[in-house]
Amino acid sequence: MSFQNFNVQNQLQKIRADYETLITKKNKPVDDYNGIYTRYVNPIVTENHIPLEWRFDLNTDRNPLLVQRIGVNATFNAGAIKHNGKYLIVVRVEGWDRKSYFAIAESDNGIDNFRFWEKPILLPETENPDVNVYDMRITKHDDGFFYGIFCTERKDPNAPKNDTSSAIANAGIVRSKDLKTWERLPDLISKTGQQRNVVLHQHFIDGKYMLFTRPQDGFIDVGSGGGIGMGYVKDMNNPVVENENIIANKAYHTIYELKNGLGPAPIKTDKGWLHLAHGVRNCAAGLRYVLYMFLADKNDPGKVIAMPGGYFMAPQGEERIGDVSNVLFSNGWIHNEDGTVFIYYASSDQRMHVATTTVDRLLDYVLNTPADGMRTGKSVEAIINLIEKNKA
Ligand code: M1P
Repeated sequence: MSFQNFNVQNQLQKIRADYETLITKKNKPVDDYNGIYTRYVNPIVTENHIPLEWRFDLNTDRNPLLVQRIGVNATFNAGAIKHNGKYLIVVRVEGWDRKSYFAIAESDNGIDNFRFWEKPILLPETENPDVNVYDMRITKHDDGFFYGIFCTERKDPNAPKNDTSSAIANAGIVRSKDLKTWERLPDLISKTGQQRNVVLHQHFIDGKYMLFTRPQDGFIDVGSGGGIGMGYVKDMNNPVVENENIIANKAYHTIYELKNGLGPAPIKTDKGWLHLAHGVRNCAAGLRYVLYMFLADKNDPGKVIAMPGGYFMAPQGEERIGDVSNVLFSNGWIHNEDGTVFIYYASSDQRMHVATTTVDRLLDYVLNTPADGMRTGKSVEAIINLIEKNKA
């Protein structure tokens, strides 16, 4: 807008009205059929959904030019949980200063009208404060707590002096009874150099906490490590991961060739544990992140029993563009009592979306999609099999 004839009261009224229009906008399904899930037309949370009070000094005596004081770059990679009948997403909000923090947005229907709680979460710190935090997974555990496991990042103390970007990533842990007051526990203690994408399973397994991990050698590279791991912790007050082993590896010429990582905690079904994960490959345009699924054994949640070939969901249309383009990432979904599943995913490290489906459809997809044959010939065979079945 032009600042000519600027009237602070009119402008204040306008930004308040525009904000309410955005927040109360109805969402609607995209008219596109695959039988697996339904996307929605509007993102559910963007940087413009951040309350005006977090960005502007709204007192026009103190701020007569109504200048924005604090900015938001992106709202993405949200954990999700249903609590007291409300859909809550724990959004990664990244400021203009590149620091991410967590903030809870709430909706009555899980599809639109997400509104942030009054203030973002001020996480308690450990003795070695986090420089950056992101990608919280929320798990309601058998022990009665909500756990939030997130990535905590600090500068690598061993990096050469002129290296200002090397970092150490690990899993930070908080817990809460009401999602309002958070207790910080020690960061995860594991044998590998770095950890990201750590997720707590909701149940005790043999009396222990079960965690999905993503061990890696360096901050960017998973190196010789990588893959989605699984291990056990006896006591969350001293979270040492034991018996960590890889349950879903990366593989040559697949959508998870370079790295992978688990999304949210799995959904329990009568056929096993449904998992949502992301796979990464490198290409001329940079890293491409897509979502994929697998099923783990009902009685042995570390054993993968079905994995469709290829991706479940990949960036499409506007989703392909953002702060880090060509990325879909999900660390939150909600399984409703009626069997529907709301998948909360972020596009291109920029904004949050929802896709809806049901457990039955996800199981059908996971159990009946051909597995990756690991070579072209096998992919063509799968197509020909389908054609023959359709002829019969
Ligand atoms: O930029 C894409 C994603 O990169 C990281 O994910 P991963 O550790 O699996 O490579 C994270 O920084 C994530 O937040 C981000 O969306």
